[in-house]
Amino acid sequence: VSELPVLWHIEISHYNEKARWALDYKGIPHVRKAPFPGTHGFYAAWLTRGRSRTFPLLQLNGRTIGDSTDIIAALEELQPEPPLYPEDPAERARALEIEDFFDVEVGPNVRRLVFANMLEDRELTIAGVEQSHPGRHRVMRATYPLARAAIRMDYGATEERKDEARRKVDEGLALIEAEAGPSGYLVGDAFSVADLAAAALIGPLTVPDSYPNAVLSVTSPVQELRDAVRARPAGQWGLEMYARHRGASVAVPA
Ligand SMILES: N[C@@H](CCC(=O)N[C@@H](CS)C(=O)NCC(=O)O)C(=O)O
Repeated sequence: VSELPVLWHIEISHYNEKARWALDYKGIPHVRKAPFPGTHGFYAAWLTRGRSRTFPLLQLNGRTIGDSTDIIAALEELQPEPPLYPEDPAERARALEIEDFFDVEVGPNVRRLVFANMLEDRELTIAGVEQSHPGRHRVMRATYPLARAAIRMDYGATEERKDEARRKVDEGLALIEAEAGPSGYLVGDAFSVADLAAAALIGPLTVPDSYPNAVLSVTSPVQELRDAVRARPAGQWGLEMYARHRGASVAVPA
């Protein structure tokens, strides 16, 4: 049991959800660790000797892998079944390209939009950002103004950037609507890393039941965002991918 992979994660984060989904999809038992919110950058720098400043991070067989895309690549190698990479080389290249597009163009803008709509509400933000350890909420309340400023700055989650973020998110939703085939999948006719990445990274906007941020759908600005995305075929597609392929977690209690 001591050799289980360890996923250092942020519960609410959609990039972290990408890594959790891949581990669960492949049925790889692992332990999850979620340090105090806001300290992730330091933990990441420490665990990777300065190579990475973000979560998720996966400790696997003596390696520490940063970046959700690299984590999925390592899991695919460790345990090819069930596959997340299409076998056909052209399809595989396209799936990785779509994963990259959602990582780079869509993910940061989803985060920007959600935080820009949520940060004014201290209690909601705290409840959303820290769900597993409510004992941390007291300190988070006391330091909230600082945390809010840091999130606004780090993620560009400001009123002024909302419109631009919305346009980038719409590009992602349009890609899904253009590329989903009759089977529902973005590449070929099977579930792949393209579907997983796209559905996970728009997860904070579609809010599937199993996404660990149901709290996001309770406040009105965030709820409006969710309803607008759910009203689109791409929103329904995201929920459908969760219903079909987001099985139960195989994480082992720490
Ligand atoms: N490209 C990275 C992005 C991950 C990322 O942006 N993680 C954010 C949370 S969503 C993070 O760890 N931020 C540091 C912090 O919050 O302290 C990946 O795919 O893993």
